[in-house]
Amino acid sequence: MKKLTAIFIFTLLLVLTACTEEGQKKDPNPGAVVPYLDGGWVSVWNDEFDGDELDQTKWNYELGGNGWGNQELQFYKPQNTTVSDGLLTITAKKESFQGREYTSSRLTTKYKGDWLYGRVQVRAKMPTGRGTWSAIWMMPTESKYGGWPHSGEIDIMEHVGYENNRIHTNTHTTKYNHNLGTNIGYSKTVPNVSDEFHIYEMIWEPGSIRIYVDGEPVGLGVFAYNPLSNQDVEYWKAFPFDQYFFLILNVAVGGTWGGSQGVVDSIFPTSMQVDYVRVYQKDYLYYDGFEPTKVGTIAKTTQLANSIWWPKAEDDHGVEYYEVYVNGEFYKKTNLNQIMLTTLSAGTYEITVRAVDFVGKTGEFSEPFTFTKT
Ligand SMILES: [Ca+2]
Ligand SMILES: [Ca+2]
Repeated sequence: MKKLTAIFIFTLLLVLTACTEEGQKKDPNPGAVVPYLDGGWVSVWNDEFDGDELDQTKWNYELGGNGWGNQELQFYKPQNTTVSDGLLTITAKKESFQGREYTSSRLTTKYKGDWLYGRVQVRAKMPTGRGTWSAIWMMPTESKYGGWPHSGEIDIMEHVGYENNRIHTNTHTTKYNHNLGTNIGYSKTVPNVSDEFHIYEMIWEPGSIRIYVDGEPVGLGVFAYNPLSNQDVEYWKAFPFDQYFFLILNVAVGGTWGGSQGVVDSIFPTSMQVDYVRVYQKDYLYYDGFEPTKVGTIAKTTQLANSIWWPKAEDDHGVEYYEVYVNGEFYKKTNLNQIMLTTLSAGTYEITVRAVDFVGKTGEFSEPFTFTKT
């Protein structure tokens, strides 16, 4: 028995050695403090705010006092941002400036930190008091699907001061947005949002965005694409989150939401503080071991002409896209499990689909589906 165990361990060691020599883990970005997280995540971007000024190789200031689409009252300027003692501080002030009665700051990572899929962790403390509206959120870099809300918005965390300790997460899309009263969102009460640091986190994978605070889901905490319940639209109208997004940190004053119960001037100055922002992405090359599953039964979309969908294929680290074949010939790629077949001329075709993961492994083709273009 002992001998057998020894042989087993020796063999295991050989296997483990072989694995580590075969592929190298992806290097984290320089300056990563926590380079790897369980589940195959590697640090790709971070700011620990260890300097004495904002690192403008990572962040942009957005400036101005035009109301920012929400009738907000503040003027955004750089002077309301400071970095010291390892913290970023954005302070909202009662201060007359360029026709506005309040000032604050808004920072973005646009063109300096833009990601498609990944995991974002922000350790932060919110401002407090009636009239504040602080947010950690994301907007599309290129707006491929058009202006708001068509290319999407991801609100990882929003907090309005009149409802202290209640945090909110929302996504906005063509089909689901607050102008239509259809936006999807979740809320959670988090004690001491303004007195203690909490970790606000997003895990974004193909077809799914999950939101957490201190490792717990915010409400249901899941935004996911489901073709069965979205048979009236192309996938991107329900889930445009298959393009690059950048991060935004800001503290607004007043506005349609933050100001809906007035602004109390005695609360100022009040600040949002951020200990760090860390962004991770999957190290697919090192971790991916299996090809995606065979694509299931293809169906015609019931409320949209010339469109088909199929159940999501499974993969150990995610399906990057699907390949659609028409009569055995490659037709198009689609990032999620629905496609319009508008460019085919009238006639009957045999459609097959297969899933491709992030390292190019392909799943089995689906059973053929007979599609008639009208
Ligand atoms: Ca820090
Ligand atoms: Ca895989």
